[in-house]
Formats: sequence, structure tokens, C-alpha cells
Amino acid sequence: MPLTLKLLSECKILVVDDDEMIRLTLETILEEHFTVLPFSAGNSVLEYCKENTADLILLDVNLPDINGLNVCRQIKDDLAFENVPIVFITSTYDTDSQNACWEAGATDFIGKPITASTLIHRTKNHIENKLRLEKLVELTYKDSLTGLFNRHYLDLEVSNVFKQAIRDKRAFSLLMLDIDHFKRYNDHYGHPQGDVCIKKIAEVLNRSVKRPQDTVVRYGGEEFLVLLPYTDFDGVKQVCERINHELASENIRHEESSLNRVSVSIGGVVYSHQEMKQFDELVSLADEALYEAKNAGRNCFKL
Ligand code: GH3
Ligand code: MG
Ligand code: MG
Ligand code: MG
Repeated sequence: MPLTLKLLSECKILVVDDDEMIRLTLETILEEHFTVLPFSAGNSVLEYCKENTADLILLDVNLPDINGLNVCRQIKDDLAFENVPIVFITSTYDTDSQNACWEAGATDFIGKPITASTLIHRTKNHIENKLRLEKLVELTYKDSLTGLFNRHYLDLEVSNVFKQAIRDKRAFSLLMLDIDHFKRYNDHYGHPQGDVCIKKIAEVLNRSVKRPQDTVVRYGGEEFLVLLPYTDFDGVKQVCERINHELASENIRHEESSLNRVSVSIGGVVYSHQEMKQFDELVSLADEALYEAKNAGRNCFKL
């Protein structure tokens, strides 16, 4: 069965080269088929990748600030870029240079001088493979009502994300959310409208997390987990405040709640790498914090 994939013209390629002529040549060849964003230095592309994703990165090895190999390593360290192909554009072909590219995490390299048709075909092949992989992940790991990640994803994949954070000696935070008085909501508005409400909450959660590696999971019927790798206490607090703010502006009517609108309670836990814990323990701690938030009167967060 063929998979319906995103249009290639909507796929974003980051072109990183300090040589303006090469950059313009690459842009001119590629922009007929894809969306192209040019960068002239390593730092600027690293900065961009902190807040954004891409479908492919074309990278020069010799850059004025950070070496391209180093840029590649840093990008590949980020889980959000695990499946993003990085293709080096290089004029040095000796064995050591080639090995250095592979070791840095390169998907491929294209030699200078560049042949337009090879550039387009290689790029297209890599992007299509990436899109197919993403589609299969989506079909396996996403909840059909909300489009959020499902429990299956949590069980199979999340421990890897968690272990990666431990290896990197970085913080890892987790939020557990539960809709307030949702039984009453279903009783008053009916189960189908309850489903609509769950979808709206999912949209609010997606809007409230900003980083590509943040993940929202539909954990149970009206319960959600938000995984925030590399996020410390202040970051978690900001996310909780954003969720409450976004949900308040969404203003979903709930006549059976004293607020007159739908709210959520949030329990959060900030893991710092010193204390080795299993992911399940983190979930239990978030669950306890959620219980506290419910007892504190709902529509609040406890960390
Ligand atoms: P509390 O504020 O203490 O959380 O009260 P509550 O009524 O929300 O209690 P609880 O969290 O236990 O409620 C879960 C309810 O959510 C029960 C069930 O009817 C409803 N629910 C669970 N999954 C779904 C779903 O997929 N669709 C709809 N419409 N309702 C669901
Ligand atoms: Mg260069
Ligand atoms: Mg519940
Ligand atoms: Mg509830």
C-alpha cells in the first residue's frame, strides 16, 4: 500500500556553506523542488535547530566558526534530529576525510563540483526515506482521536529517550495531566462532545510545548503525559503556566464546573541526573503530584 507523504515542496532543507557562490548554486538548484533555508556559519544553524526541525541538512565541512563535523555531531546528539539526514558537501575525498564524515553521523556526502541531477536525486531519495519512516512511526505510535503519541509509544520508545538524558547528564521532566470533572462533562454534554473536548485539550498541549524534542502522550482516556527532556524546574514551571494560560483562553464551556470552563490538574516531576531512577518511578512521582493538585482544588499544578 503506498503511503501518502508530505509534499516535497514543503520539505525544508537547510543549506550550510560559508562560500556564497556555492550556497547560491545549491539554493538555485534545490529551490525548484524543496523549501530551502541558507546558513553561512555553524553557530547560526545550531541555533536554528534548537527551536526548529528540518527534513534534510546539506553541510559544508569547512566552516569559519565551528567545523562542519562538529556541527553534525551536535545536531545528531539531539533526539529530534535522529531521522534527519545530514549530507556533507565536500571537495576532499581521501579515506580519512570520508571516515570522519561517517563517524560524525553523516547520512551521505556529495562531492564538489556538484552535479545538479545527482544533488536533486540524492536529496529526494533521502527525504523520501525520512518521510516514509515518519509516516510508519505515526501509524504505529499515534492515537487516532488526538494525533498525540499513544501508550504503545511510551512503553516502547520512551525509556530510550530517558536513558539518553541520563547518558547526557541532562535534566528530564515529566508532567501528568488529568481533565477536571470530566465525568460530569460527559454526563452533561454527551460522550461525543467529550471526545471533542479531549481533542481540544490535545491541541492546547501541542501549542504549549515549544521544543522539537518535547512529547505529548495520551496516557489514558482523559489523562496525558508531557515529556520534557533537557528541561529544568524553571522550564517546567513555564510549560505549566503556558498550558493553564492557553486552556483559559480556549475557554471550553463546562457548566458543571465552578469555573464554568474546562480545566486540568497537573502533577510534575523534575528529574536531575544525580538520582538514578527508572522511568516508571518518574511516572509514579508525577501521579502523586497530580493527586496533590486535585486535592488542592484542581485547575493548578504541583511540582
Ligand atoms: P477529577 O477532576 O477528579 O479528575 O474528576 P473526573 O470526573 O475527571 O474523574 P476521572 O479523571 O476519574 O474521570 C475519567 C472520566 O473520563 C471517565 C470517563 O467517562 C471519561 N473518559 C475517559 N476516556 C474518555 C474518552 O476517550 N472519551 C470521553 N468522552 N470520555 C472519556
Ligand atoms: Mg567552507
Ligand atoms: Mg482521570
Ligand atoms: Mg479527570
